[in-house]
Formats: sequence, structure tokens, C-alpha cells
Amino acid sequence: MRVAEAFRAAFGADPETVWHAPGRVNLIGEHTDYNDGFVLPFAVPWGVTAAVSPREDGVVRLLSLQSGSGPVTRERLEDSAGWERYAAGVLAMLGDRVRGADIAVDGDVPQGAGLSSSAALEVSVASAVNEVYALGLTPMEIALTAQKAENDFVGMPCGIMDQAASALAKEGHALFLDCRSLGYRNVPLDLAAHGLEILIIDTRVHHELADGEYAKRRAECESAARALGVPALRDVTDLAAALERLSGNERKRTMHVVTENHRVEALIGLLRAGHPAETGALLNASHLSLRDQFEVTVPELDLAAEAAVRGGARGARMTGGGFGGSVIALVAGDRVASVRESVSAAYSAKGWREPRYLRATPAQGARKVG
Ligand code: GAF
Repeated sequence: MRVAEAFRAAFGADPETVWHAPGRVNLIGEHTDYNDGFVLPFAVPWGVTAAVSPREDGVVRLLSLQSGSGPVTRERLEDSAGWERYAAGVLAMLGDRVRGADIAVDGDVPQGAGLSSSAALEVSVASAVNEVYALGLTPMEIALTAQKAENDFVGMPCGIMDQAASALAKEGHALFLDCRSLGYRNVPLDLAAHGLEILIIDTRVHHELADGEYAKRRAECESAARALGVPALRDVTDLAAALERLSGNERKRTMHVVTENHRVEALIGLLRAGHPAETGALLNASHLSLRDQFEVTVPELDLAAEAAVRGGARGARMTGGGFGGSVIALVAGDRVASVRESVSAAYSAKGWREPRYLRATPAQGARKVG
């Protein structure tokens, strides 16, 4: 394994363990996780592999096959920057129980595609460190540690979806997660049996304002919940009455979150009933709600979703936080070429860079690989 060889070359011994953790796409349930709502992501075949050995001397050495880095000490984790912050954050959250570590990571999540390479990095490192220090954390506790690292150390106020998908997903399944109770179920997602697939359309666009806008949306949702006197927007039961009491952005955000939670439940109902091809309308409705009510799409995402449907997709929506990244399209196998042609032609007519196309099959969550 490449990462184990790099570890040996850099640190002079074999790693004690090697873990792989994947990125994710979200089938539906967008911007619902931090509103205590429902999400339905699945793990993608790309991720981060982390080779780790413990150290007793308080030193942490981090090495990435994708970018250079140097040794840091346990006390200086706070000074780390770039990709290292995600790994350092995990170690910092685990506290004094983790004395030091040698860590080498190798990632193949397409960068900037909104497929959660950061969650994959956090969860792979946390899973490996959990093993070598015998911390006894469950996969959900690993996800929560990774989320805390991102919230408190990296400074991104994300919800639990990405880390939970990376830690808990099962091959061939989507992960239905209740972000309040943290109860979850692995829902079978055998699209191939129905002649369908999920095509990822990576717009290759990433807007720098993404993190600031994310934090703003989260604050608007929290303020709407406060105005309505409920703990979270998940608790809105009478949408019409709630909307009457709100205005402006708070009204729009509430409309999205409440209807999106319903769409997650409706989509699971269709999957359970064996009708995955019928889920397209829910995907389209989700995209329109993210565009018009939650206002997190950009023209590149809107055009990719529209052109995919025009080219024969059953449905399409942006996936992840928004402001760039990817659209997922539900496509019958024999329509993949026409969907790609339609999107590429629409992009070319605008003079935009050709998007990248990837096939998403539901992969396994974090696992020991060496
Ligand atoms: C990003 C966040 F990290 C997730 O927690 C989630 O809120 C998502 O955006 C939107 O659904 O990926």
C-alpha cells in the first residue's frame, strides 16, 4: 500500500495501523443536519487512507502524499495550517489520552468537488488513532469528534452529516440519519438493479464566500427557530402558521428546512416501496428549494441540474453545502451519455470550463485496511 510505504520511508518503521475513510454525496436532506433534521447521504468510492503509529514523546509528525508538511509537537497543534489542521484538530479534540503520533495520509477525493475530503481526512485519522490508543470510541463518537474538530479547531460550523456518512456508511446503502437523536439506519440503495445510477457532475467551481455564507444560513435558521419558540426548525409542525409569523430570510430558510425534511422521508418511502426511479421529482424539488428559498446555489449548479434533466436525467440536485461543488443526477444507464452531452453543451454555450463527471456507487464507511 502506497501510504504504508511512504510512512516507512519517512518515519523508518511500519505503521501500527492503516484506516480508510470515504467522502460522501448527499442524496437528499440538505442544510437540515444543523436544524436537528434528517439526511440521507452515502459514501463515495474515494477517500483518505491514514497510516498511524503512536508516540510517547509528545511529538506529532504529519505527512501527506498530496502536500508537504513537517513535524509539530503535541503542544503546537494549534499552529498547524492547511490540510494539517483537520488532522491536528482531531488529535486536539481527543485530548491528553493521545500523547503523540506519526501519521501519513493519502487521499483521492476529487478536490473542490464538495465531496467532503475534509471529513474523510478527519475520520480516517480519528479511526486509526482510536485503535492505536485503544480509546474505545464507537463510529458515531468518532464522527462527533471529527465534527468537533471542524467546529472548534478549524472554525467551520458544520453539522454532523459528512462525518457520520464517512464513519457509518455501509456499502450498497444510503445512511438515513436523524441528526437530533443520532439514530440511524442503513437503507439499501441498489440503483443498478433498477437500471439506474447516480452521476456526479462536478462543476469545478468553488466560491470563496462559501464558509461565511454557510455560517450565515445557520445563524438565520437558529434565529428563525428562536422567533418561533422551538428548539430547532425540525420542530415546526404547522408550516403555514410558522411562515405567517416570519418574514424575509428567516421565512425562506424555514420553508426550505421544513419541506426538505419531508422530502427526505418521502424519498425513503419510495426507496422502501422499490420505486427509486420515482424519486427524481423530489431531487428536482430539493434543488429548486435550495436555489429559491435557501439561496445556496450558483449559476453553474443551476445550469448543471437543469441541463441534466433536459438531457434525460430522472432528477438532479446540488449536493453538499452549495456555492459550487457538485450536482448529482439520477440517470438510467442508457441516458448517461445524453445527460453528459446536454450538460457539457450548456456549459460550452456559456463559455464555462467543462465539468467533470464521476459515477457514484455507495461505498463502505471507515474501515481498517492494514
Ligand atoms: C456541508 C456541511 F459540512 C454539512 O454538515 C451539511 O450542513 C451540508 O453542508 C449541507 O447539507 O457539507
